Amino acid sequence: MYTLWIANKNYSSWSLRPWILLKALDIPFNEQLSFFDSGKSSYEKFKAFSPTGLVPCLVDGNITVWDSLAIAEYIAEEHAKVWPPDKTAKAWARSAAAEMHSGFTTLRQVCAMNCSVRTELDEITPELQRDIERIDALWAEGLTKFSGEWLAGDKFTAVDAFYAPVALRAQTYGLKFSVISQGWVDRILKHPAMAEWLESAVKELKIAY
Ligand SMILES: N[C@@H](CCC(=O)N[C@@H](CS)C(=O)NCC(=O)O)C(=O)O
Repeated sequence: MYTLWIANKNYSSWSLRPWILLKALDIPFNEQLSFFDSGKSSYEKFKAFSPTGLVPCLVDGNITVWDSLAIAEYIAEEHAKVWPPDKTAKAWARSAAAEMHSGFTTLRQVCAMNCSVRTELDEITPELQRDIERIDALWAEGLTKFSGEWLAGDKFTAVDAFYAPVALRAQTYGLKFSVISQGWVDRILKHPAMAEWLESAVKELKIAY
């Protein structure tokens, strides 16, 4: 069985991606949660199980896979449902997930994931607005083109998992999306796997700090 190393559910957006993917697809795994060290880098602590000193990290027997995108692709080798079956939808989903993985730096910096907080930004800079508009256009494209409830069709796939933390950021910071995109935000926030993550995130705040 896979072992997935993650950090604090309240804060670790990269941990959420493979975690919600495995949960939503009903793929069994052991969760190993290692809390961030408060006020300093967790590199040394995470180095004990992750070659980069970062989470998430997946262990499958004697195989170690680090980095969220590599983890999704590794799981996909055994579980085809990680990506949509249709070739066009799969190409779109992979591109969109890769775009999230390598981009949207302003959104990630300005709107850090913090599941339990509700606040408002003082200002939406042009850079942040550009990230929000690109994400909105991307979500609307997937939802329209593949005519499903999920970004690349009628099933939850890895592209939904990769944007799951953006839905949480939308909730925390009150980010505004188009009606069709907001529909996806509402659906993923209500997904049972997301509800489970959020329940643990709240409980963990009492343990970790
Ligand atoms: N590109 C990596 C990013 C991983 C990453 O930055 N993880 C953060 C947690 S969300 C981390 O481990 N930070 C260590 C620290 O804050 O000390 C991935 O996709 O997995």
